[in-house]
Amino acid sequence: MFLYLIFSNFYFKRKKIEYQFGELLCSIFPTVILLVQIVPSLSLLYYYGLMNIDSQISVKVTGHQWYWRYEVGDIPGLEFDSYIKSLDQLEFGEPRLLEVDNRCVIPMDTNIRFCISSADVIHAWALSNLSIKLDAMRGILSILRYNFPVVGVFYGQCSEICGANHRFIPIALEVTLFDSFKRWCLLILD
Ligand SMILES: [Cu+2]
Repeated sequence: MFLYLIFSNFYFKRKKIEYQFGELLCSIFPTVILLVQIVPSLSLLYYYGLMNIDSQISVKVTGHQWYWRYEVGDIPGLEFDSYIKSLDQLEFGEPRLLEVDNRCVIPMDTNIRFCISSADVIHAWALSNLSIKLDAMRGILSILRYNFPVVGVFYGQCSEICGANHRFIPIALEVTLFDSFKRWCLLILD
């Protein structure tokens, strides 16, 4: 648009538009563009806020130096720490430096609200193959809603330099059927 304005004879040249009027145009046109952008943005923001209301399960993820703590808010007592598995703990098929001792288990086809926070420095809860990346900051609850359409294990890593063992806090998320999730809950609560 700017190139067109510069190289065309639209104003300043043939039309002999005065500079003050030209300035006016230059402020009104961008304002109109911004006003047009506001309409979808505000409605998206509104629906984004509504999205958090109908979540069925809330999972609080807290970043620690250096492990993740998961709390399933709707089930009292269902909280556990998730540490990296060392080389001698790995079982066949598990990826090195990505596998954890306690995976976060989540049912599929369920609206899940992740509340991401930190207990110390800034971490980032990032699962790149699900397009999830949210900073975990102390005192701030970042909220993310997600509905997993498939079953599987997803791996991610902390994506904010959080200290010496930054590379030792991977994220392993296991999406299962709801029945398996219920069985896992009972297992953890025992
Ligand atoms: Cu980190």
